[in-house]
Amino acid sequence: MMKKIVFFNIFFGLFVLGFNFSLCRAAEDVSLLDSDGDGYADNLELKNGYSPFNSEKIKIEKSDADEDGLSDYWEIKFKTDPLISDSDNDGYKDGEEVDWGYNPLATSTKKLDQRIEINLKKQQLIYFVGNQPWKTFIVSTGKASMPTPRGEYKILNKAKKAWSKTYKLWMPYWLGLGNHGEFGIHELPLWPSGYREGSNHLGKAVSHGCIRLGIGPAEYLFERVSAGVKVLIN
Ligand SMILES: [Ca+2]
Ligand SMILES: [Ca+2]
Ligand SMILES: [Ca+2]
Repeated sequence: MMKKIVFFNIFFGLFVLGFNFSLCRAAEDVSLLDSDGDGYADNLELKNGYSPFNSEKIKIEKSDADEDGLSDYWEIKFKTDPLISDSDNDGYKDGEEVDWGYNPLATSTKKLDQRIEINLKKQQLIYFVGNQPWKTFIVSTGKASMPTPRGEYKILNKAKKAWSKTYKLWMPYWLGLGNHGEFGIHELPLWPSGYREGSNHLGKAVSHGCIRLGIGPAEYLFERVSAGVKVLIN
């Protein structure tokens, strides 16, 4: 019995000591930790917008210390390891996983929450991954006489090249919205003659109600979202 008490006391003592030691370390970490050894503490670097993981004087959004396609800024937002390129060790780099909507912290193939928000006033489309505004694109929405309807929608259907019977033109990378796909998100329209709607219309509300994206962003979004993804228009 005595032996047991002594053992418990020693164990408990070590536990308390260890706990205090951790507390000291924690206190020390917050104020003094200099991850990149450049002489500036992490918290000071963060406060001034610099990367604490890169000894060069570089803004946090521009630094990608582990070269995985996810900047140090996004590594903090997605809680991934800024110094390990494949945080969950599943063979896919953190940046690649986030960009395709997968969780960089889990080997599961279940996608993170994806959402699209369209700001009519700013003529902007924001693609959210895991609640983070991952990409922002300039759009052209409906003109005053044919406004894009505000509200909460879901992507109903997709078509790589949808034909508009009303306007007799192609709407590439179509993501259908509304109750029956009455309007949608698509690339700058293409006439059968080959004429392409000008990209100088982006940023201006000149469409017939659809949300037009530029060449590049339309395909990018089309490839990454499925039917059912939420679209908020405000
Ligand atoms: Ca530093
Ligand atoms: Ca990175
Ligand atoms: Ca990974």
